[in-house]
Amino acid sequence: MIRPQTNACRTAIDLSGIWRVRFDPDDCGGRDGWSAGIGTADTHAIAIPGSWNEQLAEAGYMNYVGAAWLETEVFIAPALPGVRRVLHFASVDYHADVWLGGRHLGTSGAAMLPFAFDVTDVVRPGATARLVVRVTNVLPADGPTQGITRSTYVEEGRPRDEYLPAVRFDFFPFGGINRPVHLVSMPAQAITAYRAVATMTAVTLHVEAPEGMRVGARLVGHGQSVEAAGLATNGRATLTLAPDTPRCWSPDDPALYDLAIDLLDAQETLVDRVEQRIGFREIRVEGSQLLLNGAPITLRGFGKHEDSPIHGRGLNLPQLVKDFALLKWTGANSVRTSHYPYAEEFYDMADAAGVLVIDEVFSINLDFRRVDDAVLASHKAAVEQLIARDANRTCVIAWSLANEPGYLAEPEYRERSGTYWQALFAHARALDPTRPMTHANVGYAGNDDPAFAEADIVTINRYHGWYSEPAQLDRARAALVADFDKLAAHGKPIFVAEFGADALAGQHATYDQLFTEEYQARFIETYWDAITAHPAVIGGHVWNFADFRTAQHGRRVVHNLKGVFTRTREPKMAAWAVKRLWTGR
Ligand code: GCB
Repeated sequence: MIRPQTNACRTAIDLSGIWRVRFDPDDCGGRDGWSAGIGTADTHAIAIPGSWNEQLAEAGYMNYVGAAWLETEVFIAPALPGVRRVLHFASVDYHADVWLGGRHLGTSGAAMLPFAFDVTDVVRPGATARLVVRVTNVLPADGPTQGITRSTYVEEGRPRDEYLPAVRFDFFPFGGINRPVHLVSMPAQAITAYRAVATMTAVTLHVEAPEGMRVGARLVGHGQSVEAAGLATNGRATLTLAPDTPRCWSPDDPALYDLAIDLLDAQETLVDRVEQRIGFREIRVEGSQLLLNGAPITLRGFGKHEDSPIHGRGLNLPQLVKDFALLKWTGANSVRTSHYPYAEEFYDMADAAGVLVIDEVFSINLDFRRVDDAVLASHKAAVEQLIARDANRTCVIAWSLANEPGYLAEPEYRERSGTYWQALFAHARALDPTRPMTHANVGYAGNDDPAFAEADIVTINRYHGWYSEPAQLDRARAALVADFDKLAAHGKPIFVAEFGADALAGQHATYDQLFTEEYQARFIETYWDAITAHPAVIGGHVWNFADFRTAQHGRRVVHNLKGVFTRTREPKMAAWAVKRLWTGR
């Protein structure tokens, strides 16, 4: 699915704005015909993209989990014959059913990823059509992040019903249309997909295009311009673009080139075009090192979230720009998209800023007492849709296929997960043989986690000094180093994807005290020292870049406070500490 864009052949109209929403806690909207229009009773204005929770807290929807129907009107401009219209959703949280002019178009795919419908035959050019989207933020039990409800807590034998809303993860289950919706006009004969594989010297393009048509590609930048062309045979053209002296992309020099892929008819008339920016770079694992463009690289950065006041998980472009300025200010060179694929604008920024991205599939705390073939199938589908969306991204250096499976230390994890990981990693590798694969291990799953056998990088999340050995950094450091020494037996690079301590901005002490700014800073300094001292460890990501909202829970004070920045992006002492560690200033 090609991203919406406006160029010589395509036009993308952004449908962001103030829509209307009607909540459907009793699930009667389907029966009562809301798909044709939600009416005027009990409706609320809602900004799209944006989560309903904080926007509509006063109306009672802060903690709402269930179905909601959202609608807007779309004017379909008249068009020349042969123009197709596609309705593209960058994502909804977490599942959608869509109707246009009362016609059911279909449903979304994997959560947090795009989906689109061809609406050419549904719309009447020159008229306005009503777009209705039924969104639910209830996760299915057989997804790669298994849904949980108040009643399944009990079935799962958990000690208590302790989260509002009920969640399996440590962030807020914001609901709604959280990324833009576009109406795209594009040619009927079109480029349908492409894969760009970059090395340090060339970009090889595999373009899916109508049989027998001519495909041309042009790469321009840094005073150079190269072209290639070929015919689509068996639905595909393969082209190679190799400038004489390509400038390589890296965090120190994020050199991007403008790539345009053209589709031409027999008269050499331009029929379709897609564009993106791309860089020359290579990423590879060798022994216990990670090599970028042939040289070892230490990853320093953060796990993040898509989370901001009022917007919730809704795309917040000013905050995105600010976050990249803050990442640069700290000296970070990398980010993991914990715990789900982010909006495509994030990757645009990362490509341009030279920030390396570990791109994570939305799979959190997979509980192997409840894993079956349906879970594996939906996990594979999520991997497939993520790689389809992001494989052409220069900034993406690795895929993370799951976060903290086996979190409950259930024996079934050790008994059954081996074959699951073999199947999942093999599936991912077949889809992208060019990037390392990993997953984020939780301590409960052990330093001999069955997934490590399949991963290229041994990635761990550790909280010695916080959840265990609290406020005892000497013991915490010893436990961390003991983990490293055991993990080194895998003979692979070790990466610490999470380490961090909560700090309430303004809380201070002269001694080691949980929740103070001083302890958070000292915790990070202690970990960083151990990370950089160990030969097999390729770096670490502080948990978290900024404080973020969680479900209500006795161990959280509104937010998870492990951010080195507050939720509104003021620095804590720890932000200055990482800046000193990573920039020397
Ligand atoms: C973890 C999870 C992350 C949590 C974090 C914490 O291991 O991966 O989602 O927010 O710990 O702060 O407990």
